[in-house]
Amino acid sequence: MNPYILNYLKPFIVLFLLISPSIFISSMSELDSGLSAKRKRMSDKVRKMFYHAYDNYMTYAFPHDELKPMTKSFTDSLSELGNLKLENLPQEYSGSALTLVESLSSLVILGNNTEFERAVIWLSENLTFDVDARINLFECNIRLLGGLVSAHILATDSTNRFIEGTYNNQLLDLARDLGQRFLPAFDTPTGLPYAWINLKYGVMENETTETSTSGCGSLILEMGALSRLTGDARFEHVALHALRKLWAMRSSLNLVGTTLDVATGEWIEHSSGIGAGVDSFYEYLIKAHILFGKEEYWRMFQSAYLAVQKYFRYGSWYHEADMRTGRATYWQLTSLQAFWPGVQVLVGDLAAANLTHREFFHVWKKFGVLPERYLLDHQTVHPTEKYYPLRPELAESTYYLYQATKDPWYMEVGEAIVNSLNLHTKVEGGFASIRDVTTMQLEDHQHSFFLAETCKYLYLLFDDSPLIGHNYIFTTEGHPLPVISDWHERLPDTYIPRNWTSIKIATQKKQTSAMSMQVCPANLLNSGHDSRQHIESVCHVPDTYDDHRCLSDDDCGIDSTNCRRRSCSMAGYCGLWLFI
Ligand code: DMJ
Repeated sequence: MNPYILNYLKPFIVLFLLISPSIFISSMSELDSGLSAKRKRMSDKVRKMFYHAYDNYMTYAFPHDELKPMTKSFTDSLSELGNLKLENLPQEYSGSALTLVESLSSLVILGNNTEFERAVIWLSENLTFDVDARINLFECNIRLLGGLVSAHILATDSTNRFIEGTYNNQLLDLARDLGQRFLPAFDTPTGLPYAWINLKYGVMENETTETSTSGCGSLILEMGALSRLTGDARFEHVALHALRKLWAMRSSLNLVGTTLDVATGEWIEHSSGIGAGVDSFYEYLIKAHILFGKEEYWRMFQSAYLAVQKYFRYGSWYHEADMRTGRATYWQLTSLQAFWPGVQVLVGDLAAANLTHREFFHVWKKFGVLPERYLLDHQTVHPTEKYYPLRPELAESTYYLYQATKDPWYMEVGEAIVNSLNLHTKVEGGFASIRDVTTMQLEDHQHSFFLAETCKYLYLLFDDSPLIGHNYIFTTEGHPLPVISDWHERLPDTYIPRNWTSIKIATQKKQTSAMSMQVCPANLLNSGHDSRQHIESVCHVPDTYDDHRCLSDDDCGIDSTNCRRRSCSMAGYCGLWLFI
């Protein structure tokens, strides 16, 4: 710079340096107050969404399972999940109050103890499982059993939610009764459970022996918790036995298929991925490790996770592959896969989580919601699976990523999700599913997971105060279970997770991320590794262009020093501009 100009600018530079800390501090506090105002505004908005869905359910559908918001009527969908038609249900069947059970933990998170207590008392006095209804074991486990077990724990924790003497473990009694009705399903030559069971009469004659991987491998959290709470070891025992059997059926590549036969223990569908039919199997391995502190779950998860990263991942996407060969089969994004970044946050693989989450959000923005299936090779929606049934997975991953990084960008994602839901799915009688994301034609169904998960994760994204002082993990249906040391097996003293998975990106930049129980950043874990090997923070997402030029914020990545999202300046460069 010309020395004359520099001389001229000196007093201004000194003045700037003197006042810049106060500019910095005041802009930081403005930013903070702006963010907290946004948090409040958005959490209020989500609260309203929850009650719009809940109140309409209570008015038009309760005690049946789910609300049909467009016709303001109901469906007993728990028995319909799968293929069973309503006409097959007995006349007297009035549902399992599924949406009410699914709403219990959300009511607690929203601080509505009065309604929670009212609901618990109603269920205690009226809910019965002694009904001639054929139900899907997996769905009934994650929704009803998980809802009851979680609510029982919330009802008995130290917050004294109940008027003295009104709660006497009624929800646990219901859960035990339901769990006992599940047991005959496990009576197969392999110990793998039937997918369907009649609550009153057990396994029906000529019942199908076909089930899914998630149907056998996503029972351990609820059944394990039930055993720990009741002292009856049978529930955990059968679930663990099934999980071990399933794991023993993996291929030499450590991959599992999607469907199998419970009588023969043979795979039916060898192609699989991280979406439908398999998703929660992976989720429950890592969450079971967190909840029960058992190394066996960690070992299974570790091998399974590495196999997923090796055979299914392509850049930031996950395709499907044949479990026997690892060869790609279907190049499709499915809406359920959007839970995966949330699991990756749990293991500290934030860079990979970030990249995948961005891709899902990109598709969300393209349509306004996520289509059930999107053909990656044609960049188009699947011709028949064009629906969006109010699924929670993208909101769930957004919540986890925000918790791990505190990057305000995830709140923007949450805001976009909330706005889309209100714009496209809200009707007078609740929230409707979308039948076709290309036309936004609606479907008359408000799934119970909208209250158990979608609203819960969105709310917690903007207001996580209900979690302060608690150490919960969430079941696949969003029901919180506390992580308590009493339930933990003692881990060996040498337990140090040391597994690293590298991220391949187009520019070949070498990155390494931690697969451990640590959350971002991973630098702490570097000690003990070869110091010549450069290991970056797991949060780091490089800018799109090497010279850091950008056209929009989308071209900028995540800063490696503080895990914050970089933005595009007016001059067209990526940086932490928000904070200057
Ligand atoms: C939920 O019932 C659970 O999250 C399940 O694991 C699969 N996904 C649905 C909601 O999309």
